[in-house]
Amino acid sequence: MPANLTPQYLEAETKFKQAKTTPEKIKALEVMMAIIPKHKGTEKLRAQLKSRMAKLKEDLHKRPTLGKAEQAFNIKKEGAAQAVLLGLPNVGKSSLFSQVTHAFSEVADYPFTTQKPIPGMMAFENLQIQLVDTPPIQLDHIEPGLPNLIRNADALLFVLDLTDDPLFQMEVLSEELNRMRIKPVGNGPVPSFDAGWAVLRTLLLGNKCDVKNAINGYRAIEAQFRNTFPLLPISAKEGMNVEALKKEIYPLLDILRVYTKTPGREPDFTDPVILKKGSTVEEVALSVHKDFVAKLRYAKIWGSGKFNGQMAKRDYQVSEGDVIELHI
Ligand SMILES: Nc1nc2c(ncn2[C@@H]2O[C@H](COP(=O)(O)OP(=O)(O)OP(=O)(O)O)[C@@H](O)[C@H]2O)c(=O)[nH]1
Ligand SMILES: [Mg+2]
Repeated sequence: MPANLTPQYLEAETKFKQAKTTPEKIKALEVMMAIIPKHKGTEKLRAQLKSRMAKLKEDLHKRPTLGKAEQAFNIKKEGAAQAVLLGLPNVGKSSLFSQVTHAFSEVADYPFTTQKPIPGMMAFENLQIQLVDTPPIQLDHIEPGLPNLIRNADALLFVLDLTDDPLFQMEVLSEELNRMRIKPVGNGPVPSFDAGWAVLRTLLLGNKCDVKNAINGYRAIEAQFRNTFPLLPISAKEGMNVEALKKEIYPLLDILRVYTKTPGREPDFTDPVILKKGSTVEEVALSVHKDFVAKLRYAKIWGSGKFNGQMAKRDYQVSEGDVIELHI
């Protein structure tokens, strides 16, 4: 980091790390804030210190109601699947969230605007996907509750500010996720990991591409991650590539849509049955009614690569867009 921190600062930082109680931490942090060199290179760090101080002071006044912080991170899943927005401070997470959902999340030109996760629904074709806006990721600080929120998600959206060293942002994101034992992966087969690790499909969003120098940031990210992650340039502010973004999210979710019909009737294409990829006719029946599963004799299927009305047994794997008539 081009911060040129002084030995005195580093010493204060060590004290801070060793501090056990909140008042001790506040004292050490006060020293750090007082002696940190004040120039452009430490701008981010100073913002982080400030936010940390605000949190510590809040802790001081708050009675230790255990799990309260975690509670705010306990977001009930709704819709077909859930994708969580992640990124450093001020990269445009809330701007994007507000652009694609009907929910509200405060946007401001200073960092650490978002303090707790906020859910909202994003319409895509005939389904609703839940997006979760989050407080920013920062180096060496994990919000309690955030690891669980991420682990429970169906996919991650990394929001990168293309105008502010996006490669550094990627480094911080992967380092912090690594500490949470979370592995972001792109499309394609999911690699196997040791027990305890969560593997999550991730889309990289290069934001602020309306700004003139953003192209350089985009090229840097593209050069390094083109083969690892799906990547899309966007402008949350101007709504650029928002539709493309929805299309990119869907395949990350590892879900498929099928439509059920009764004999002699047309299926309702506005009301998909949403299932995990690899699901079978049996699971389609289960989603209609649990009694159906026991009584199910066979299904008739319409879809690509099949005969119209092809007969299928209960263990037949359904595909995206199939129309299914269940016979009991
Ligand atoms: N030019 C431009 N500015 C943007 C864009 N997206 C966000 N911004 C600006 O970037 C600043 C931060 O936006 P937010 O949406 O609050 O960023 P955030 O990532 O939610 O920030 P925190 O909640 O503090 O982590 C605001 O001044 C936005 O107007 C974009 O696509 N283009
Ligand atoms: Mg925000």
